[in-house]
Amino acid sequence: MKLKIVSIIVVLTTLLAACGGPSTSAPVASGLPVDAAAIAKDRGLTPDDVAAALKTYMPSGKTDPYIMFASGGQSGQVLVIAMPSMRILKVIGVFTPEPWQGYGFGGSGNKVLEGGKVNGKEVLWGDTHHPNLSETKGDYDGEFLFINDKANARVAVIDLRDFSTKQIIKNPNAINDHGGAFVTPNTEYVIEGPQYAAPIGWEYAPLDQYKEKYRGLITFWKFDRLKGRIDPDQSFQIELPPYWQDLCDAGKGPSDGWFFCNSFNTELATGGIELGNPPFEAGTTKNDTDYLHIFNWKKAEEIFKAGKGKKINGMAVIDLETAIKENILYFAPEPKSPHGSDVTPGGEFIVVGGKLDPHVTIYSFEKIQAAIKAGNLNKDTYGVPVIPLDKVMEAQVELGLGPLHTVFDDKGYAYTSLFLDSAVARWSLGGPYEKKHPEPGWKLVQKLPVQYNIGHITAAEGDTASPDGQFVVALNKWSIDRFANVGPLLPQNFQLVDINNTGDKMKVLYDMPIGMAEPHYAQIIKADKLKPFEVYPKVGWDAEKMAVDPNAVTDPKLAGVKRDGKNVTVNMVVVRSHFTPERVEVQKGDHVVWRLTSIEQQRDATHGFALSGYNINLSIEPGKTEVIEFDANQAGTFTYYCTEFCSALHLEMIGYFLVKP
Ligand code: CUK
Ligand code: CUA
Repeated sequence: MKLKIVSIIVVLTTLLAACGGPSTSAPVASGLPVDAAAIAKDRGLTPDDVAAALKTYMPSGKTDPYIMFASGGQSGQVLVIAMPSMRILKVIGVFTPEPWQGYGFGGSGNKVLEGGKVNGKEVLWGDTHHPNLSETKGDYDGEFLFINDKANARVAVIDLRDFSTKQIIKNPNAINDHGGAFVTPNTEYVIEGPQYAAPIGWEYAPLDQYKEKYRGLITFWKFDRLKGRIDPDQSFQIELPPYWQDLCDAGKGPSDGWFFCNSFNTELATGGIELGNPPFEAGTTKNDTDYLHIFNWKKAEEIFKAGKGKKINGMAVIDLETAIKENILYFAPEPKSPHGSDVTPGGEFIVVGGKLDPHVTIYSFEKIQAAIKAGNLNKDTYGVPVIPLDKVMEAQVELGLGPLHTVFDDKGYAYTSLFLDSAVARWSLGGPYEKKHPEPGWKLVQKLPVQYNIGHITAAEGDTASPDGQFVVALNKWSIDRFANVGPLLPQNFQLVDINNTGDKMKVLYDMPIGMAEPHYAQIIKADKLKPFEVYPKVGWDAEKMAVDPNAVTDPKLAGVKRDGKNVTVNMVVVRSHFTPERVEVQKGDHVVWRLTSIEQQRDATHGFALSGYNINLSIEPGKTEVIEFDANQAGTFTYYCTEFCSALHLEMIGYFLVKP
């Protein structure tokens, strides 16, 4: 396959050269030229363009080798994108109702969304930042996906058997988060790191009591793989100083059992530009260093299991004093407005960027351990031991302006996003990685311009114990001149970068507009690690419980309407191209339980169910059962109909819902 592509490129480039390079002539008006070289010439494509097109082209009917899960930013959703063709396969409804999936319009998705209530109030959107795939031994296992909602401190669990959200959990003690959802190497915990400090439980406290009352709080959500749910009773939190903890990553290999978060605002700035105080942007950047937070989570787990956490709002919290006394928490200085905290594939080093520092700083886990063992550490204002930077720093590499996040490949290179430079920096890792690449040790190798203002960066399995290389995606915040003008709100720009060669040969292959929100992070998994259902395994499947609904009615002869006083039960069977029953008549004020089961078994034979006037809309995939419950409080004549064009007589797939006054 590879050989074939190469030979096509050779043929095309030879043809191009023969044509004397790109032409400047106008497109052919009378239809497209049929000859490939003529097309390239006509469109002014360079040999590089042609190669990029071939590398990303996926012929009809062929599927891509990689799948990217990207945060959907302030849409609250998750995007599923095939790579390298960069085709969007799916938008998964997570924190925001998603009509296409019937998520949040009466069916089982409503129960999931209810888990995300904040003090009893429905919050039907989220600001998703960091999707994280479940891992086994530090590698993606393709079973689950987790994502945080920065705006409201919530974490969601998505089951990759059917790519749908199964749980949203509200953090009872935090009102915003950021450094989540990051998993430990065997998905023992899904970790939700904090961001902007607030009193625990976000009770009111004036800002002049910031130092005493405001706190950071990191949450270790226990994941029960068998149930596919986070178990809050087995989860715990650690109280932190009110610095703004930021991005986090779990240790692996030698550093398994440890967890690392960068932070900023060790200045304890509280803003108030309107009062003559320095604005946050100045107040939080005064200090030359902030603190890398180093957690011994295995020790914290022991302390929690020994019952040493205090229950606050139902959640066990290890207070700061205990965390210090039990050697759970250490600091190490990090230069100028750090961002990002990324552990190398082998778990030996932690890479931290600096928004206002041109370097990445590399910390050695071995040196951290040695410094902890040696003891004699100074303490910060809150009594947390601080390991001096020169004791733990392995290297610093000057990359350029605004290094943020770092991912890795299989050749011993690291890739760091440079926000201010609008570039991807490829640099070589030293230590045990040195023999994998031609460069001598820690060294900048190439800066590839991207368009523009890159935030996160992601690589094929690039944050696991065994990265794949091949591709990097630059998640650019600005797109400026890359796409047709669609008004003042522009899409973000995902740029696919080819990293197959060593040295300074990275190339941008493709621009992909994301016109629905600003994604932050994304992860890329080998497609064949995912084993989703083709149809639900049994007819009558309850997708929320991932089991058969014992009340599902699967025989059209048993379908119908039953009444018990004011309670009406509708058992409906759904199959091409009719609902049974097709008439449902109730009295105004009746309480209706309406159970719909698709007895379809054929792949892609999905039906919808829209009930006019009652804000009900379901997606009923083959085998699925959905239950809706409502009071028939509007009298009148209503229709229900199928919203998926399922057959030639799809328009006839309707019924009448009559509510007698
Ligand atoms: S953050 Cu957005 S670019 Cu939320 Cu991970 Cu760094
Ligand atoms: Cu069922 Cu259209």
